[in-house]
Amino acid sequence: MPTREVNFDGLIGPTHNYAGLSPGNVPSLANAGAASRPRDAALQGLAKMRKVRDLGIPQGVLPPQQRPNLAMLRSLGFTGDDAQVLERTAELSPTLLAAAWSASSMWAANAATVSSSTHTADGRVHMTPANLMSHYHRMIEAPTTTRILRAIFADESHFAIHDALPCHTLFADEGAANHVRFAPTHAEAGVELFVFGFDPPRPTPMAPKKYKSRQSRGACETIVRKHDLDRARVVIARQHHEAIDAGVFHNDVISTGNENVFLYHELALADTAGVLDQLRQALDPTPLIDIPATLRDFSLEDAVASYVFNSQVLTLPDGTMMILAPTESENTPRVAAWLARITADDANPIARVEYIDVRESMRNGGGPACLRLRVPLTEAQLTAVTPGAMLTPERDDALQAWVERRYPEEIRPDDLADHRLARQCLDGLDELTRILELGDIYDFQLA
Ligand code: SUG
Repeated sequence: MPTREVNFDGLIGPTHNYAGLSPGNVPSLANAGAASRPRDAALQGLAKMRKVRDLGIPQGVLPPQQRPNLAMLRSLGFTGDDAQVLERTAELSPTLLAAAWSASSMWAANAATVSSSTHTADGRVHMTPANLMSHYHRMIEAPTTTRILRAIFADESHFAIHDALPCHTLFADEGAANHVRFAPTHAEAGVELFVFGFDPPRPTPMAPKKYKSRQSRGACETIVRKHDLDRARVVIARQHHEAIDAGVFHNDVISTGNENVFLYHELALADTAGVLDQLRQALDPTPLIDIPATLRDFSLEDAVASYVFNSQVLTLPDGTMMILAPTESENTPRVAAWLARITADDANPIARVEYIDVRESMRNGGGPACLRLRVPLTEAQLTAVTPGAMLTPERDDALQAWVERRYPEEIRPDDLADHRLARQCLDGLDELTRILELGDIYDFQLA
Protein backbone atom coordinates (compact mmCIF):
# COMPACT_ATOMS: atom_id res chain seq x y z
CA MET A 1 0.00 0.00 0.00
CA PRO A 2 1.35 3.47 -0.85
CA THR A 3 1.92 6.33 1.54
CA ARG A 4 -1.29 8.15 2.31
CA GLU A 5 -2.16 11.35 3.98
CA VAL A 6 -4.01 10.71 7.21
CA ASN A 7 -5.99 13.50 8.86
CA PHE A 8 -5.95 13.65 12.65
CA ASP A 9 -8.88 15.84 13.69
CA GLY A 10 -9.10 17.68 16.97
CA LEU A 11 -12.13 16.33 18.80
CA ILE A 12 -14.10 19.42 19.82
CA GLY A 13 -14.13 19.60 23.62
CA PRO A 14 -17.13 20.06 25.96
CA THR A 15 -16.09 23.63 26.89
CA HIS A 16 -16.35 25.07 23.34
CA ASN A 17 -17.34 28.72 23.78
CA TYR A 18 -17.11 32.15 22.17
CA ALA A 19 -14.83 34.42 24.19
CA GLY A 20 -13.39 36.80 21.59
CA LEU A 21 -9.84 35.82 22.48
CA SER A 22 -8.22 36.22 19.05
CA PRO A 23 -7.79 39.74 17.68
CA GLY A 24 -7.05 39.47 13.95
CA ASN A 25 -9.47 36.56 13.67
CA VAL A 26 -12.65 38.28 12.47
CA PRO A 27 -15.29 35.69 13.52
CA SER A 28 -13.72 35.23 16.98
CA LEU A 29 -14.28 38.90 17.79
CA ALA A 30 -17.63 39.15 16.00
CA ASN A 31 -19.10 36.29 18.05
CA ALA A 32 -17.56 37.20 21.41
CA GLY A 33 -20.07 36.61 24.18
CA ALA A 34 -22.54 34.67 22.03
CA ALA A 35 -23.99 31.39 23.33
CA SER A 36 -22.08 28.38 21.99
CA ARG A 37 -23.45 24.87 21.42
CA PRO A 38 -20.69 22.41 22.44
CA ARG A 39 -22.74 19.26 21.74
CA ASP A 40 -23.62 20.40 18.22
CA ALA A 41 -20.01 21.51 17.68
CA ALA A 42 -18.57 18.11 18.61
CA LEU A 43 -21.17 16.23 16.55
CA GLN A 44 -20.38 18.45 13.53
CA GLY A 45 -16.67 17.65 13.97
CA LEU A 46 -17.36 13.92 14.25
CA ALA A 47 -19.60 14.03 11.17
CA LYS A 48 -16.71 15.53 9.20
CA MET A 49 -14.35 12.79 10.39
CA ARG A 50 -16.93 10.14 9.45
CA LYS A 51 -17.40 11.69 6.01
CA VAL A 52 -13.65 11.50 5.28
CA ARG A 53 -13.42 7.96 6.61
CA ASP A 54 -16.39 6.93 4.45
CA LEU A 55 -14.47 8.26 1.42
CA GLY A 56 -11.91 5.50 2.10
CA ILE A 57 -9.30 7.70 3.81
CA PRO A 58 -8.02 6.59 7.26
CA GLN A 59 -9.04 9.08 9.93
CA GLY A 60 -7.40 9.83 13.27
CA VAL A 61 -8.55 11.70 16.38
CA LEU A 62 -6.69 13.99 18.77
CA PRO A 63 -8.35 14.29 22.18
CA PRO A 64 -9.33 17.71 23.51
CA GLN A 65 -7.24 19.24 26.29
CA GLN A 66 -8.12 19.45 29.95
CA ARG A 67 -10.43 22.46 30.23
CA PRO A 68 -11.18 24.32 32.32
CA ASN A 69 -7.48 24.42 33.12
CA LEU A 70 -7.74 24.97 36.87
CA ALA A 71 -4.06 24.14 37.41
CA MET A 72 -3.16 27.05 35.14
CA LEU A 73 -5.37 29.41 37.16
CA ARG A 74 -3.82 28.17 40.42
CA SER A 75 -0.34 28.70 39.00
CA LEU A 76 -1.36 32.32 38.40
CA GLY A 77 -2.26 32.86 42.06
CA PHE A 78 -5.98 32.04 42.23
CA THR A 79 -6.46 29.99 45.38
CA GLY A 80 -9.13 27.94 47.14
CA ASP A 81 -11.28 25.02 46.05
CA ASP A 82 -12.42 24.75 42.42
CA ALA A 83 -15.53 26.87 43.02
CA GLN A 84 -13.47 29.62 44.66
CA VAL A 85 -10.79 29.58 41.96
CA LEU A 86 -13.44 30.01 39.26
CA GLU A 87 -15.33 32.71 41.16
CA ARG A 88 -12.19 34.75 41.93
CA THR A 89 -10.95 34.52 38.37
CA ALA A 90 -14.38 35.56 37.06
CA GLU A 91 -14.22 38.60 39.33
CA LEU A 92 -10.64 39.65 38.65
CA SER A 93 -9.87 38.48 35.12
CA PRO A 94 -12.60 37.32 32.74
CA THR A 95 -9.89 37.02 30.07
CA LEU A 96 -7.90 34.45 32.07
CA LEU A 97 -11.13 32.65 32.90
CA ALA A 98 -11.96 32.39 29.20
CA ALA A 99 -8.43 31.18 28.42
CA ALA A 100 -8.82 28.45 31.05
CA TRP A 101 -12.03 27.25 29.36
CA SER A 102 -11.08 27.65 25.70
CA ALA A 103 -11.51 24.49 23.62
CA SER A 104 -9.02 25.91 21.09
CA SER A 105 -6.99 22.70 20.77
CA MET A 106 -9.78 21.56 18.40
CA TRP A 107 -7.88 23.44 15.65
CA ALA A 108 -5.40 20.66 15.09
CA ALA A 109 -3.80 22.40 12.10
CA ASN A 110 -2.13 24.50 14.81
CA ALA A 111 -1.00 21.49 16.86
CA ALA A 112 2.31 20.93 15.08
CA THR A 113 4.29 21.16 11.86
CA VAL A 114 4.70 17.74 10.26
CA SER A 115 7.41 16.69 7.79
CA SER A 116 6.92 13.49 5.86
CA SER A 117 9.59 10.79 6.04
CA THR A 118 10.25 11.34 2.31
CA HIS A 119 11.84 14.70 3.20
CA THR A 120 13.76 14.04 6.41
CA ALA A 121 17.38 12.90 6.58
CA ASP A 122 16.66 10.02 8.99
CA GLY A 123 13.57 8.75 7.13
CA ARG A 124 11.26 9.32 10.11
CA VAL A 125 8.15 11.49 10.29
CA HIS A 126 9.16 14.62 12.24
CA MET A 127 6.74 16.83 14.17
CA THR A 128 7.32 20.05 16.09
CA PRO A 129 4.41 21.01 18.36
CA ALA A 130 3.54 24.69 17.84
CA ASN A 131 4.32 27.05 20.72
CA LEU A 132 1.29 29.22 19.74
CA MET A 133 2.87 32.06 21.70
CA SER A 134 0.84 34.79 19.98
CA HIS A 135 -2.19 34.17 22.22
CA TYR A 136 -2.15 33.05 25.84
CA HIS A 137 -5.18 30.73 25.53
CA ARG A 138 -3.37 28.90 22.73
CA MET A 139 0.14 28.97 24.19
CA ILE A 140 -1.00 26.81 27.11
CA GLU A 141 -1.88 24.01 24.66
CA ALA A 142 1.73 23.14 23.78
CA PRO A 143 2.79 20.92 26.74
CA THR A 144 -0.32 18.71 26.51
CA THR A 145 -0.15 18.64 22.70
CA THR A 146 3.43 17.36 22.97
CA ARG A 147 2.35 14.67 25.43
CA ILE A 148 -0.59 13.61 23.23
CA LEU A 149 1.52 13.45 20.05
CA ARG A 150 4.14 11.39 21.91
CA ALA A 151 1.39 9.00 23.09
CA ILE A 152 -0.05 8.59 19.57
CA PHE A 153 3.22 8.57 17.62
CA ALA A 154 5.16 6.71 20.27
CA ASP A 155 7.27 4.43 18.06
CA GLU A 156 10.61 6.20 17.84
CA SER A 157 11.76 4.05 14.96
CA HIS A 158 9.11 5.82 12.83
CA PHE A 159 8.41 9.14 14.54
CA ALA A 160 10.43 12.02 16.04
CA ILE A 161 8.31 14.37 18.17
CA HIS A 162 10.40 17.42 19.02
CA ASP A 163 9.85 19.90 21.83
CA ALA A 164 7.99 23.08 20.91
CA LEU A 165 10.24 26.01 19.95
CA PRO A 166 11.15 28.54 22.68
CA CYS A 167 8.34 30.98 23.55
CA HIS A 168 9.89 34.12 22.10
CA THR A 169 8.81 36.21 19.12
CA LEU A 170 11.94 35.04 17.25
CA PHE A 171 10.32 31.59 17.16
CA ALA A 172 6.59 32.46 17.06
CA ASP A 173 5.09 29.31 15.59
CA GLU A 174 1.49 28.38 14.67
CA GLY A 175 2.14 24.93 13.22
CA ALA A 176 0.88 23.32 10.03
CA ALA A 177 -1.59 26.15 9.36
CA ASN A 178 1.39 27.94 7.79
CA HIS A 179 2.89 24.92 6.03
CA VAL A 180 1.94 23.13 2.79
CA ARG A 181 3.54 20.03 1.38
CA PHE A 182 3.59 19.57 -2.41
CA ALA A 183 4.63 16.35 -4.15
CA PRO A 184 3.81 14.35 -7.28
CA THR A 185 1.85 12.01 -4.95
CA HIS A 186 1.68 11.63 -1.17
CA ALA A 187 4.10 8.69 -1.49
CA GLU A 188 6.85 10.71 -3.12
CA ALA A 189 9.26 13.45 -2.10
CA GLY A 190 8.37 16.99 -3.10
CA VAL A 191 8.72 20.36 -1.45
CA GLU A 192 7.57 21.98 1.80
CA LEU A 193 6.26 25.55 1.71
CA PHE A 194 6.66 27.45 4.99
CA VAL A 195 4.81 30.77 5.25
CA PHE A 196 5.65 33.49 7.76
CA GLY A 197 4.25 36.95 8.49
CA PHE A 198 7.14 38.67 10.24
CA ASP A 199 10.88 38.33 10.57
CA PRO A 200 12.08 39.59 13.95
CA PRO A 201 14.23 41.42 14.86
CA ARG A 202 14.24 42.91 11.33
CA PRO A 203 11.37 45.28 10.51
CA THR A 204 8.88 43.63 8.13
CA PRO A 205 8.66 45.36 4.75
CA MET A 206 5.05 46.40 4.11
CA ALA A 207 3.98 45.22 7.59
CA PRO A 208 0.24 44.80 8.23
CA LYS A 209 -1.27 47.93 9.78
CA LYS A 210 -4.37 46.62 11.47
CA TYR A 211 -3.53 43.17 12.80
CA LYS A 212 -0.37 41.44 14.03
CA SER A 213 1.09 38.53 12.12
CA ARG A 214 1.54 35.34 14.09
CA GLN A 215 4.27 33.28 12.40
CA SER A 216 7.94 34.29 12.39
CA ARG A 217 10.50 33.46 9.76
CA GLY A 218 12.81 32.23 12.53
CA ALA A 219 10.30 29.53 13.49
CA CYS A 220 10.19 28.24 9.90
CA GLU A 221 13.98 28.16 9.61
CA THR A 222 14.40 26.44 12.97
CA ILE A 223 11.89 23.71 12.05
CA VAL A 224 13.67 23.13 8.74
CA ARG A 225 16.91 22.57 10.71
CA LYS A 226 15.35 20.42 13.42
CA HIS A 227 13.49 18.20 10.95
CA ASP A 228 16.76 17.99 8.98
CA LEU A 229 15.05 18.78 5.69
CA ASP A 230 16.89 18.87 2.40
CA ARG A 231 17.14 22.64 1.61
CA ALA A 232 16.34 21.92 -2.04
CA ARG A 233 12.95 20.75 -0.82
CA VAL A 234 12.10 23.87 1.18
CA VAL A 235 10.54 27.19 0.15
CA ILE A 236 10.06 29.92 2.75
CA ALA A 237 7.65 32.69 1.77
CA ARG A 238 6.13 35.81 3.31
CA GLN A 239 2.40 36.38 3.64
CA HIS A 240 0.89 39.41 1.94
CA HIS A 241 0.29 42.18 4.49
CA GLU A 242 -3.12 43.01 2.96
CA ALA A 243 -4.25 39.45 3.60
CA ILE A 244 -3.29 39.67 7.30
CA ASP A 245 -5.16 42.96 7.59
CA ALA A 246 -8.23 41.35 6.00
CA GLY A 247 -8.29 38.70 8.75
CA VAL A 248 -5.95 36.04 7.32
CA PHE A 249 -4.28 35.18 10.62
CA HIS A 250 -2.99 31.87 9.23
CA ASN A 251 -1.96 31.04 5.67
CA ASP A 252 -4.50 28.18 5.55
CA VAL A 253 -7.22 30.85 5.38
CA ILE A 254 -5.90 32.06 1.99
CA SER A 255 -4.12 29.16 0.26
CA THR A 256 -3.99 25.39 0.31
CA GLY A 257 -2.40 22.55 -1.61
CA ASN A 258 -2.61 18.84 -2.17
CA GLU A 259 0.01 16.76 -4.01
CA ASN A 260 0.87 18.95 -7.04
CA VAL A 261 -2.21 21.21 -6.84
CA PHE A 262 -1.95 24.72 -5.35
CA LEU A 263 -5.06 26.82 -4.72
CA TYR A 264 -4.39 30.38 -3.60
CA HIS A 265 -5.69 33.91 -3.68
CA GLU A 266 -3.54 36.36 -5.61
CA LEU A 267 -3.06 38.36 -2.39
CA ALA A 268 -1.99 35.35 -0.29
CA LEU A 269 1.77 35.86 -0.64
CA ALA A 270 4.04 38.89 -0.93
CA ASP A 271 5.88 37.46 -3.96
CA THR A 272 3.57 35.00 -5.69
CA ALA A 273 5.55 34.76 -8.94
CA GLY A 274 8.82 34.06 -7.10
CA VAL A 275 7.25 31.39 -4.92
CA LEU A 276 5.61 29.68 -7.91
CA ASP A 277 8.99 29.57 -9.67
CA GLN A 278 10.67 27.95 -6.69
CA LEU A 279 7.86 25.39 -6.23
CA ARG A 280 7.96 24.53 -9.95
CA GLN A 281 11.72 24.02 -9.85
CA ALA A 282 11.53 21.80 -6.77
CA LEU A 283 8.76 19.65 -8.28
CA ASP A 284 10.24 19.38 -11.77
CA PRO A 285 9.54 17.26 -13.87
CA THR A 286 6.11 16.99 -12.21
CA PRO A 287 4.14 20.10 -13.17
CA LEU A 288 2.68 22.30 -10.45
CA ILE A 289 -1.02 22.79 -11.15
CA ASP A 290 -1.61 26.27 -9.80
CA ILE A 291 -5.17 27.49 -9.43
CA PRO A 292 -5.30 31.17 -8.48
CA ALA A 293 -8.31 33.18 -7.40
CA THR A 294 -7.85 36.74 -8.63
CA LEU A 295 -9.53 39.84 -7.27
CA ARG A 296 -11.85 39.56 -10.27
CA ASP A 297 -12.94 36.14 -8.98
CA PHE A 298 -13.52 37.33 -5.41
CA SER A 299 -12.14 39.70 -2.78
CA LEU A 300 -10.06 38.95 0.30
CA GLU A 301 -13.22 39.67 2.32
CA ASP A 302 -15.08 36.93 0.41
CA ALA A 303 -12.16 34.56 0.98
CA VAL A 304 -12.30 35.21 4.73
CA ALA A 305 -16.10 35.09 4.97
CA SER A 306 -16.35 31.86 2.94
CA TYR A 307 -13.18 30.19 4.28
CA VAL A 308 -12.89 28.51 0.87
CA PHE A 309 -9.10 28.05 1.19
CA ASN A 310 -9.72 26.32 4.50
CA SER A 311 -11.31 23.47 2.58
CA GLN A 312 -9.77 20.02 2.76
CA VAL A 313 -8.43 18.97 -0.63
CA LEU A 314 -8.48 15.19 -0.49
CA THR A 315 -6.93 12.54 -2.74
CA LEU A 316 -9.53 9.80 -3.10
CA PRO A 317 -8.61 6.11 -3.40
CA ASP A 318 -9.24 6.29 -7.19
CA GLY A 319 -6.55 9.01 -7.52
CA THR A 320 -8.95 11.89 -8.24
CA MET A 321 -9.27 14.78 -5.80
CA MET A 322 -12.23 16.36 -4.11
CA ILE A 323 -12.69 19.56 -2.16
CA LEU A 324 -14.49 19.39 1.17
CA ALA A 325 -15.54 23.00 1.66
CA PRO A 326 -17.44 24.74 4.47
CA THR A 327 -21.12 25.50 3.73
CA GLU A 328 -20.19 29.19 4.05
CA SER A 329 -18.39 28.81 0.68
CA GLU A 330 -21.56 27.51 -0.95
CA ASN A 331 -23.36 30.56 0.44
CA THR A 332 -20.82 33.04 -1.02
CA PRO A 333 -21.91 33.22 -4.69
CA ARG A 334 -18.64 34.36 -6.30
CA VAL A 335 -16.72 31.71 -4.37
CA ALA A 336 -19.19 28.94 -5.23
CA ALA A 337 -18.93 29.97 -8.91
CA TRP A 338 -15.10 29.77 -8.73
CA LEU A 339 -15.31 26.28 -7.22
CA ALA A 340 -17.75 25.21 -9.92
CA ARG A 341 -15.32 26.43 -12.61
CA ILE A 342 -12.48 24.42 -11.02
CA THR A 343 -14.42 21.16 -10.99
CA ALA A 344 -15.59 21.70 -14.58
CA ASP A 345 -11.99 22.18 -15.78
CA ASP A 346 -10.33 18.93 -16.90
CA ALA A 347 -6.87 20.52 -16.63
CA ASN A 348 -6.86 19.79 -12.89
CA PRO A 349 -7.59 16.54 -10.98
CA ILE A 350 -10.32 18.05 -8.77
CA ALA A 351 -13.42 16.10 -9.70
CA ARG A 352 -15.98 17.42 -7.24
CA VAL A 353 -16.82 19.70 -4.33
CA GLU A 354 -18.86 18.75 -1.30
CA TYR A 355 -19.92 21.11 1.44
CA ILE A 356 -19.84 20.38 5.16
CA ASP A 357 -21.39 22.17 8.13
CA VAL A 358 -18.84 22.96 10.84
CA ARG A 359 -20.62 26.18 11.77
CA GLU A 360 -19.86 26.09 15.50
CA SER A 361 -16.10 25.98 14.83
CA MET A 362 -16.39 28.48 11.97
CA ARG A 363 -17.90 31.03 14.36
CA ASN A 364 -14.53 31.03 16.15
CA GLY A 365 -12.55 31.23 12.89
CA GLY A 366 -11.90 27.51 12.37
CA GLY A 367 -12.95 25.81 9.12
CA PRO A 368 -12.69 22.17 7.98
CA ALA A 369 -8.93 22.35 7.38
CA CYS A 370 -8.22 24.06 10.73
CA LEU A 371 -9.78 21.09 12.47
CA ARG A 372 -7.26 18.59 11.18
CA LEU A 373 -3.52 17.84 11.24
CA ARG A 374 -2.26 16.24 8.03
CA VAL A 375 0.18 13.38 8.53
CA PRO A 376 1.57 11.54 5.47
CA LEU A 377 2.16 7.92 6.53
CA THR A 378 3.45 4.76 4.89
CA GLU A 379 1.58 1.56 5.67
CA ALA A 380 4.26 0.60 8.24
CA GLN A 381 4.03 4.03 9.90
CA LEU A 382 0.23 3.83 9.98
CA THR A 383 0.48 0.44 11.67
CA ALA A 384 2.80 2.00 14.27
CA VAL A 385 0.25 4.67 15.25
CA THR A 386 -1.30 3.93 18.66
CA PRO A 387 -4.54 2.21 17.57
CA GLY A 388 -6.83 4.12 19.97
CA ALA A 389 -6.26 7.32 17.97
CA MET A 390 -7.80 5.85 14.80
CA LEU A 391 -11.50 6.35 14.12
CA THR A 392 -13.06 2.91 13.64
CA PRO A 393 -16.86 2.67 13.19
CA GLU A 394 -17.09 1.33 16.77
CA ARG A 395 -15.05 4.18 18.22
CA ASP A 396 -17.08 6.66 16.20
CA ASP A 397 -20.30 5.25 17.73
CA ALA A 398 -18.78 5.35 21.21
CA LEU A 399 -17.64 8.95 20.74
CA GLN A 400 -21.04 10.06 19.49
CA ALA A 401 -22.79 8.44 22.45
CA TRP A 402 -20.23 10.02 24.80
CA VAL A 403 -20.82 13.48 23.35
CA GLU A 404 -24.61 13.11 23.59
CA ARG A 405 -24.31 11.98 27.22
CA ARG A 406 -21.61 14.30 28.54
CA TYR A 407 -21.66 17.59 26.63
CA PRO A 408 -23.55 20.71 27.67
CA GLU A 409 -26.03 21.82 25.05
CA GLU A 410 -25.16 25.48 25.45
CA ILE A 411 -22.49 27.64 27.14
CA ARG A 412 -22.96 31.35 27.84
CA PRO A 413 -20.23 33.65 29.27
CA ASP A 414 -21.70 33.50 32.81
CA ASP A 415 -21.44 29.70 32.81
CA LEU A 416 -17.64 29.89 32.96
CA ALA A 417 -17.80 30.57 36.71
CA ASP A 418 -19.90 27.44 37.31
CA HIS A 419 -17.86 24.78 39.14
CA ARG A 420 -20.53 22.12 38.55
CA LEU A 421 -20.20 22.60 34.81
CA ALA A 422 -16.41 22.44 35.21
CA ARG A 423 -16.72 19.10 37.03
CA GLN A 424 -19.11 17.74 34.38
CA CYS A 425 -16.57 18.57 31.63
CA LEU A 426 -13.58 17.11 33.47
CA ASP A 427 -15.44 13.89 34.36
CA GLY A 428 -16.32 13.58 30.68
CA LEU A 429 -12.66 13.82 29.69
CA ASP A 430 -11.72 11.14 32.22
CA GLU A 431 -14.18 8.81 30.49
CA LEU A 432 -12.86 9.81 27.06
CA THR A 433 -9.37 8.49 27.74
CA ARG A 434 -10.92 5.05 28.22
CA ILE A 435 -12.73 5.27 24.86
CA LEU A 436 -9.55 6.34 23.10
CA GLU A 437 -7.32 3.92 25.03
CA LEU A 438 -4.45 6.39 25.06
CA GLY A 439 -3.56 5.89 28.72
CA ASP A 440 -3.47 8.80 31.15
CA ILE A 441 -2.92 12.07 29.30
CA TYR A 442 -4.51 14.72 31.49
CA ASP A 443 -2.84 16.41 34.46
CA PHE A 444 -5.63 15.32 36.80
CA GLN A 445 -4.94 11.70 35.84
CA LEU A 446 -1.19 12.01 36.18
CA ALA A 447 -1.22 13.83 39.55
O1 SUG B 1 -6.21 30.69 16.91
N1 SUG B 1 -9.69 30.79 17.32
C1 SUG B 1 -8.53 30.15 16.73
C2 SUG B 1 -8.85 29.67 15.33
C3 SUG B 1 -7.73 28.85 14.75
C4 SUG B 1 -7.98 28.46 13.31
N2 SUG B 1 -6.92 27.66 12.82
C5 SUG B 1 -6.39 27.72 11.57
N3 SUG B 1 -6.64 28.70 10.75
N4 SUG B 1 -5.59 26.78 11.24
C6 SUG B 1 -7.35 31.12 16.69
O2 SUG B 1 -7.58 32.31 16.42
C7 SUG B 1 -10.96 31.82 19.12
C8 SUG B 1 -11.29 31.50 20.56
C9 SUG B 1 -12.32 32.42 21.13
O3 SUG B 1 -12.37 33.58 20.73
O4 SUG B 1 -13.08 31.97 22.03
C10 SUG B 1 -9.72 31.10 18.62
O5 SUG B 1 -8.81 30.82 19.38
